[in-house]
Amino acid sequence: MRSNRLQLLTLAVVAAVSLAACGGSSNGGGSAAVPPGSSNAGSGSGAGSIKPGLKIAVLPKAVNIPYFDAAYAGAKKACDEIKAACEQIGPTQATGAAQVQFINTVIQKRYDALVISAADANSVAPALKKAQSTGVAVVTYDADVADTSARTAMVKPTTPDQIGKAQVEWIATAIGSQGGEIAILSAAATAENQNAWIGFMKEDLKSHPELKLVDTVYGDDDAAKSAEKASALLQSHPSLKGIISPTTVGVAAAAKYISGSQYKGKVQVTGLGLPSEMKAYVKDGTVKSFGLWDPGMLGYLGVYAAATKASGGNPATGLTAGGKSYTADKDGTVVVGPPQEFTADNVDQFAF
Ligand code: RAM
Repeated sequence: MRSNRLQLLTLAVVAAVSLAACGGSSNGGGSAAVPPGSSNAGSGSGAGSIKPGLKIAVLPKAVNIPYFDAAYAGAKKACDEIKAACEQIGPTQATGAAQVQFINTVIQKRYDALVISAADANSVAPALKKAQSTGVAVVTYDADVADTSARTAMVKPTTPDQIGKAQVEWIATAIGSQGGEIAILSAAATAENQNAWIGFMKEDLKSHPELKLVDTVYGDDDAAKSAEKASALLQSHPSLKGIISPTTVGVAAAAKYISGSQYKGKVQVTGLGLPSEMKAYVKDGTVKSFGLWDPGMLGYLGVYAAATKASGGNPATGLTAGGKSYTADKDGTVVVGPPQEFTADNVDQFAF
């Protein structure tokens, strides 16, 4: 167990630190991505074959979420490199219905490309297809759509099985061998990414009979709602020993709530969080470890993929970004790299 965690850490730490240092141009070292420094010459469109002056919209699940701002920093770096005009647009609530209005704006304002993290795997697909039919290149990043014909390519942070397994290992280690009841505090019930990870967590929990998953609740990537859900979990499950929150908004809200409560040190919190938002809770002992990837890479590769499509290329069969080539799987998915675990020992080393 410990060795798996260390392996992930070793694989990711150099790439993540260097990415944070250079602002988003490194390959995260993932299984499906070609390692830094290598290339498939001629297999994809590099910045050289991307048309300058493209108008690209980046549409997160919701705005005002630091995770998506970090992803957009990577997107802007890519836009500078390819001389595109980029804009982050989006709703304040992470719902598919709210995103559809922005997709319609992208169509009306004749953007060349759209990079979207789908808050709802199903309800945004018709609007995305409409966008494609009017000539908008559509790429998903972070969270995919169920009907993959509604986008050309998807930039995923890590394979979902790795994300699921890592979080189960983190909570198992934090709670210790005595185990106990755990709960999941997720984002929206409609999100493809969290639902995929939760599916793998449930599989991985089968090899941890000491842990019993008693509840899964949804804070909708809203800090106040996530804190309320964390509080309600503790009320309805008085024996709860741990919360896994696979959302940056949820894990920060749960950690903040527990840090100021009688449950601090008694109920463990882990999940997917930004070092910048979580370091206080690691340092005060509320959280032993948590993880993520560099969000900047998602925006960076998302823009390159969308611009490649908008320039007549196909990012699903050949994507080059920042001089490196990336390989997509048969569904057009490019994987950035393994998750990075953060503890008190390394949480200060990351810029996002
Ligand atoms: C939140 C969002 C996002 C997810 C991260 C881990 O910021 O739900 O989609 O990837 O958490």
